[in-house]
Amino acid sequence: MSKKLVDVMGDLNEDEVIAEVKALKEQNVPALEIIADLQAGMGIVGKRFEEREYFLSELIMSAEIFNEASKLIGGDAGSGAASKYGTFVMGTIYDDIHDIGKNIVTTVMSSNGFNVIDLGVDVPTAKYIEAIKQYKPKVIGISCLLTTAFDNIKECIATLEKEGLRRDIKVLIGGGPVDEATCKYVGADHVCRNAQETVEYSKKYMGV
Ligand code: B12
Repeated sequence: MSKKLVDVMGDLNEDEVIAEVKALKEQNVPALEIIADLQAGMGIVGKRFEEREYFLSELIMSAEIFNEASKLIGGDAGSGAASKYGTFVMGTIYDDIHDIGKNIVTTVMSSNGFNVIDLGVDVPTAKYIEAIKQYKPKVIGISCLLTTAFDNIKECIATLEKEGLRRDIKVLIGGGPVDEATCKYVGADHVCRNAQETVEYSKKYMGV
């Protein structure tokens, strides 16, 4: 873990973030470790936002820095397996537009050989239903960063049940404030803290 990267991300020091990411890449530090440090730095940003030390402009800036750093990290966030294991449908639940975590998960799933259908952000239940009918995934992922959107996940999963689409799929959830209690509340199957966990769970469930 690079404490320096965590700190400079938290301080929104773009030049230092870029320099540290480049240095870590040169040292062959795995992409997922670099992402974990950036994620921890985002945790500091979130905390400072809560404490009113940072405001919306700083949240926006943190996203821009994260995205710049991600471009440098590039496409080596997975094993690069060429075969397709199965289909994974993923989106950020409606009323929520956070997509950095979702994008990391979709990139890593895709580079680990899953066929990924990314529904984007602010995804209504109807769009999940349409995608499940069309792509017949075994696992779907719902990202959520806002506690105010937990009820939306609950509604979405309940509707899948009503439509008879829930039985054969596992629903994974993830995102900063999501935990085991959320999982139980919304009726999901499993919470994943990061992209690697998502890959491991999906491989296990799909019998890979
Ligand atoms: C960047 C950011 C923004 C950016 C988002 C830009 C973008 N393109 O995504 C912008 C500026 C748009 C934004 C807006 C807002 N934000 Co904001 N934001 C953040 C911040 C700082 C970082 C989020 C992030 O990208 N983290 C880094 C990624 C890599 O981590 P992650 O998302 O958790 O993803 C990882 C895992 O969780 C997991 N994962 C994620 N999703 C999934 C899904 C599945 C299926 C699986 C398996 C795994 C998985 O894998 C990922 C990779 O490891 C957080 C603070 C925080 N600590 O989370 C606040 C935070 C989420 N935001 C918050 C708030 C309040 C808002 C606003 C309401 C602010 C406002 N007043 O307008 C708006 C809401 C807009 C909306 N309708 O969605 C609050 C939410 C509080 C709460 N209790 O709900 C937070 C927690 C800040 C805080 N501490 O107050 N935000």
